[in-house]
Amino acid sequence: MNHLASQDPAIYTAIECEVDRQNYGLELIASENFVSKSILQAQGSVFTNKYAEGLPGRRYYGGCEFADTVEDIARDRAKELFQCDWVNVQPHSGASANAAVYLSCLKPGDTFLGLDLAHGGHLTHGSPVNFSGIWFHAEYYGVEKNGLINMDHVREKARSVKPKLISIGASAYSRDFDYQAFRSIADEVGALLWMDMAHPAGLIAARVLNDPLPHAHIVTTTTHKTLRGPRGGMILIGKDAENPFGKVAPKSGRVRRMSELLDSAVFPGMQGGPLVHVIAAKAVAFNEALKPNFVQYARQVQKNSSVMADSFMDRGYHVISGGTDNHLILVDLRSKNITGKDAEIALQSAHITVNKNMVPFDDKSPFVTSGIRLGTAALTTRGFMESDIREVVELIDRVLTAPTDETVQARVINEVRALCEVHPLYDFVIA
Ligand code: DSN
Repeated sequence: MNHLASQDPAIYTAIECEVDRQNYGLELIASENFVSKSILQAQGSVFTNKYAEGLPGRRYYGGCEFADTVEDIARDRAKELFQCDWVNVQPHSGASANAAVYLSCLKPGDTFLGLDLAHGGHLTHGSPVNFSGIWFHAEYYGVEKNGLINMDHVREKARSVKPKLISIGASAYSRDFDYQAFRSIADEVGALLWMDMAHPAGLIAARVLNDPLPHAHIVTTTTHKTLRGPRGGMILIGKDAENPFGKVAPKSGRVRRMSELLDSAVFPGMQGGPLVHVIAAKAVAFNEALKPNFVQYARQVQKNSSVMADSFMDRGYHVISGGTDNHLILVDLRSKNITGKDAEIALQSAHITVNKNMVPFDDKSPFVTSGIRLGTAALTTRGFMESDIREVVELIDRVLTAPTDETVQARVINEVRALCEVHPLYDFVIA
């Protein structure tokens, strides 16, 4: 990066500081992870220069022969990884992938049913401040007082609101989903079933969680959380079929397949040129996830998460749903007399990164919150094992017990650094 250092020292220095922050802090944001150097190199490649609107073999620009190679490899690897009929690797993000689902499946004002954001759902699953809740009629199911989704209540809700689309998936739900039960509900009310597996995608790829692809009509994901790829999105179909809306191709009158509808919803529906450099990095990530050691990684993520939940509960914290099946846990801090906001700030001062998060039935606003969300995907990538996770929880507990004590924070910073040195991350000062 000596070009950048001399040409733009301000940006160079910010990158250098960020490498240092990632190397010597504890990253517990459940939606983050650390990519390999190969992925960094692919994403930093000259493919950033290339426009490639359209799909491989059917582009709107010349000079796409190598972009075609990259996208074909990415699609083939993703299909092998998730054992599915069709994928589109072009969505710039999970939100873009989800937007393509709405464009394909609904008309403005149509009703759909998703998990309430306040109970662990996602902005793009019908939040009133997101396009999904502004342009469509969102109805919600939630969790029970025990923190779990009750499928009987989902069925009752679906029967009463008759959605055209039912979404599964969450950004703060620590349990696995019963896809068969969701599909039977969708079939009963005549809805399409869509799973947004952004959070658990890597654990699903490794088959350590239930697989939504045989059950959902459409699956979307991000590629950068547990899947450990570059920041981006993807859409998948387990078994491609004629679309149930009877939408026909303009000239031939032929009924279009779901895959065709989704391809055209991504481009030209929602996006212009794909980010070929990111698609190249996605291809590298899928190759990494196809290797046997990715299954070991996924299993360790789960073990670490389970140990983290137990360690918090042993220290008297309330973990929502009493544990976890996946990579994340949600901790209700009300019994500890600290808000999520203050906990996030105190932990950041000790170089431990988490995010404040609403807990189900929260009495505080999303800006304050009663909880924090923590995930183990990133620490597991750098080699943290169960004993390290117990130490991490001990450090968090010390900070949260004395959130304004700078002496405690200073001591914890040193211990965080020592833990990080045992499990080094990036061995360059700057890429
Ligand atoms: N913002 C992501 C998360 O943290 O869960 C989801 O988009």
